[in-house]
Amino acid sequence: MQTIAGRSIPDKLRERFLGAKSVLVVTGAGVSAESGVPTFRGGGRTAVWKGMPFDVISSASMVEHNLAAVWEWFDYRRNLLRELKPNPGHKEIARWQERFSQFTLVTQNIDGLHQKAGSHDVIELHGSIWRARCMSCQGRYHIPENATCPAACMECGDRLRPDVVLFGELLPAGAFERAAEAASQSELCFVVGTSGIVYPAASLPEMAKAAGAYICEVNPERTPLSDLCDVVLTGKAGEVLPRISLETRKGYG
Ligand code: BV8
Ligand code: ZN
Repeated sequence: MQTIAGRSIPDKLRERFLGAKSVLVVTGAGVSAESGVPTFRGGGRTAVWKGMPFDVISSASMVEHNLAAVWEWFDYRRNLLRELKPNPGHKEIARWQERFSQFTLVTQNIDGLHQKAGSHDVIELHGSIWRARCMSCQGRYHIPENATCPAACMECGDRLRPDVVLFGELLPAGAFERAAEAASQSELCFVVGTSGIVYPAASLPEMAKAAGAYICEVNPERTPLSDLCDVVLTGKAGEVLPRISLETRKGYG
């Protein structure tokens, strides 16, 4: 990331950061990359599982036709995640929640690393890999780190599926509405580590912009959202986000 006189954070963003009350942060897989979580895109490739692009194995029709394969895919990712820890990017966002009076964190990630870093009331737009849901009564079950989930629903006995939003499926009731509400009230919106391709998540920065918010993207690569942004900080979330707080500290530099 470019630094001028030891400063890498543009003055305009520093002013907005110092003055903002209502802040929205929207994150994607990139914020977990420095923790070792593989991203889906970036570097021009798309994640593939057993020859299937991820948006095929992670689709509503796959749950209908081959639930076992879907469980195998998410069990594999959950096993990867068990060893992984939040990174400085997650931790900085958790600190911001205490800093701003009106703070909303919306994530597309199902990895639970924001919560592990101390963030609370996280709007998980696409569900969580640490939960299962009954295919009939929608009963939800937490999947502990060191165990597997129950074989079937303990209420009605039907099969369980990962409690994640798959392609072609609606988002959890109220989740997008809450996120859209926060976007329409935000003065400052950070878009961190997302390729901005998947909808309706990618429409949130557009809504914040339409509501007059100042938009800052943090990503090592340009994305379809970059042109919408007032400032693009080209770099890794774990490096850039702490710098924003550092360079807005009284008496810095
Ligand atoms: C729905 C859970 C209603 C499962 C996921 C409008 C236009 C076009 C298509 C659609 C549309 N509306 C709906 C659609 C269809 C579809 C969609 O958007 N398709 C896309 C592919 C075009 N959307 C849906 O199906 C949604 N549902 O619309 O319901 C409906 C219902 C019926 C019929 C029609 C409509 C549901 C979408 C949710 C799917 N589930 N996840 C799982 O995890 O397997 S999506 C999943 O993929 C993630 O959650 C995330 O959303 C997305 C991946 O994107 P990113 O997180 O951004 O990650 P990516 O790897 O792409 O990019 C990483 C970025 O980080 C890169 O830019 C990279 O440069 C950067 N980076 C890397 N390292 C770092 C970094 N940044 C910072 N620091 C670093 N260190
Ligand atoms: Zn049930």
